[in-house]
Amino acid sequence: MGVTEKLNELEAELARTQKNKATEFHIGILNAKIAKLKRELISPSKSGGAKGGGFDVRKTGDSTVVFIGLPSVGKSTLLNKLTGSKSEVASYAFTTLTCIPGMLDYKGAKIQLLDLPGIIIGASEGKGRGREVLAVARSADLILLMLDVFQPDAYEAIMRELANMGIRVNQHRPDVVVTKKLKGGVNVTSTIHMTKIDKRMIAGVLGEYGIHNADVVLREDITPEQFIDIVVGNRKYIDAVTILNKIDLVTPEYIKTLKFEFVPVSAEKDKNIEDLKEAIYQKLDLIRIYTKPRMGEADLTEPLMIRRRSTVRDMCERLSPDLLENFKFAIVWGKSAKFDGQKLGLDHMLMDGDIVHIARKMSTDITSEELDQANSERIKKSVAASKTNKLGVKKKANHY
Ligand SMILES: Nc1nc2c(ncn2[C@@H]2O[C@H](COP(=O)(O)OP(=O)(O)OP(=O)(O)O)[C@@H](O)[C@H]2O)c(=O)[nH]1
Ligand SMILES: [Mg+2]
Repeated sequence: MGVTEKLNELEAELARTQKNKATEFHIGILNAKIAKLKRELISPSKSGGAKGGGFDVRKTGDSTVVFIGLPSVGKSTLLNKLTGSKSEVASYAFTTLTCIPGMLDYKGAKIQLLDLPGIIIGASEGKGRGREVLAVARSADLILLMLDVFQPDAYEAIMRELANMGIRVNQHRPDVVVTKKLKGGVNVTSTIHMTKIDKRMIAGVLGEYGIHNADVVLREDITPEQFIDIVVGNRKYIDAVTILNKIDLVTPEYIKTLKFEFVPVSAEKDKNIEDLKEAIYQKLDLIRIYTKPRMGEADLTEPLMIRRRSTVRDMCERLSPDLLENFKFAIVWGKSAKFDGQKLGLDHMLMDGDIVHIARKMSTDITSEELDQANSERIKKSVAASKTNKLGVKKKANHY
């Protein structure tokens, strides 16, 4: 039996099973089995499948945002409106056949927008170029889930396709850690009272993945589905903005009858486009980081804009892959540091307005001895300047 047949069988069994206290465990295990098979579909172990023939897109800018929607909802029209690109627009379905990039400059941020072919139901199973389209979505910072004003129900269908590809929309990664061991069975510790999952379910789900010895630490009251997501491990947690396009064709009364959250626009008639730009910018939640060379002043005019909760590692990845390879340590001045000029590692989380110097291995970069000197008046001056720089980045008092 192939993966798809097995999957269909399990899904049919799940649909047949009544949901109640007595069947909870059985349902949890069925979901774990289904998730395991779907993982094989997302990244098949054998050749073929999702790899090969993908779109050749190079990520540029401060963040990457993708358009996902059924054909003809107006994705290309909107890309052109937001970025001045020239992606082909036509009234027939599947006008766009590949990935077309554009750049939106907004409030100092360079936001890369990627127009993609429309997806149809069954996209995650490979219908149309669905798998390739959804693979681009998996690598995005934000998804623009675009709907036609006359097909608002497509929302659910698209969410299902995204979920099938391991994309969790507008959810955060649950605060759960599973550490495999060699013996000792499954040991569960939780810092809060668990109401939706118990030890038996946790051990059962782990067992489906061949894990019989592990320490599990839960810091959140999660559902069995969220636990499965952690064990499967290839989930992408991506935010989305839902856009309802072609509002020029309906009355405001009609729009009020729709009971979910969206940004109403008309790409063609230029309605509400500025509000949409702001919604995208807000959802991306960008912070400004200033880089500082070894001896010189921090560059306070051109900040690096990265997403909130980014680490020094994310920053290095953005600047150049070579930085990560040769990374020695970071020196951080600003809100995220315990004291100005703190020496920190790749996993340190940065905050808005931080000034960062990245020291590399085998280079003439800053040394620990030079750190004291670097912490002198010159740095203090640039920190002071950052409090009142043109971009209005406010800086709290130093934590000495
Ligand atoms: N009335 C109206 N028509 C629109 C609007 N936006 C797009 N259209 C029309 O909708 C049709 C499809 O637009 P496209 O931008 O090609 O749609 P798409 O989502 O890129 O389509 P595919 O590339 O095929 O997936 C075109 O005829 C557009 O002129 C709008 O805001 N109002
Ligand atoms: Mg198009």
